[in-house]
Amino acid sequence: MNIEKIEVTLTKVREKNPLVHNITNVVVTNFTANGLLALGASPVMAYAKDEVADMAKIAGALVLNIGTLSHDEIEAMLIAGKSASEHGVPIIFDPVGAGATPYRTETSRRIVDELQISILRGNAAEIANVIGTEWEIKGVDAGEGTGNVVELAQNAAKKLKTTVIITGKDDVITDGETTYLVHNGHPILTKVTGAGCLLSSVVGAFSAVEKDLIVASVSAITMYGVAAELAANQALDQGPGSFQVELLNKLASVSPGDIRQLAKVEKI
Ligand code: ATP
Ligand code: TZP
Ligand code: MG
Ligand code: MG
Repeated sequence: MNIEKIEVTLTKVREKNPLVHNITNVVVTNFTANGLLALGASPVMAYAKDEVADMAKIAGALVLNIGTLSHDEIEAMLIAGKSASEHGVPIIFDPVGAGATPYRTETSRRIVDELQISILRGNAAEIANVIGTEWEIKGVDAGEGTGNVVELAQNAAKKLKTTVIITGKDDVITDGETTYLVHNGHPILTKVTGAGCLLSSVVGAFSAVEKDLIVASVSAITMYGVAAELAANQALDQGPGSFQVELLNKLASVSPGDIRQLAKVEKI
């Protein structure tokens, strides 16, 4: 996959303005909607069991995020997910906190068992817990050890028959056969809550316009990392609050030229 593909996919998102149906957590709802709008997508948050099937079927992508899960919300996710699959709408799943409590772990496994997830996106510990692999969590080191993270992502992709994205300092994207590493991003992203959740929804926007889920995923991850680097250049000195706002600005303004200049994508 060449860098031009990423530029083309970003342009398609902005031209097509895809509707992204999010069932996400209460922490990141506003940031996610603003991030998708900045990018050029069209966000909607819809949670009621009475309407999620109808919303999912008209969306370009469905994003499920269990950050602040509850019984009713999970039921709604399952209804929305089944409708999405029936209508060929890709489903992105962010298993926030899988492994932190048995409820989160069991729910994540239920979602991947009962739905046809197109793209699973999380940190290394979350992905390990979804597939029931031992993963030592050492605080901030959870995502380190690139060799192992690659293996973990590939194993998860094969086991779940889905595209898997593991993010951290370096990001791994794989369908179990083809694997890419993306080295963009900035550590200050870890100081903004929802930076990962918004990224999952951005992946949703890209998957709405590009059927090849590896191309969609690599494009979304690279574009987001480049936008974060540009935002950090401008706002790092002022701190995470200014960076968060600047990230929205850069999601709107990041250009194909910026991507050509800054993308650090490696096929392994
Ligand atoms: P976590 O709860 O582990 O922080 P998350 O869901 O917030 O997970 P991240 O792994 O933080 O997701 O990924 C969000 C974005 O931040 C991605 O674009 C990723 O590349 C970037 N990122 C995370 N950590 C770093 C880092 N140390 N250096 C550069 N970029 C990073
Ligand atoms: N608590 C429950 S969900 C959430 C918090 C703080 C947001 C997590 O966002 P991210 O993108 O995984 O950092
Ligand atoms: Mg993070
Ligand atoms: Mg997260």
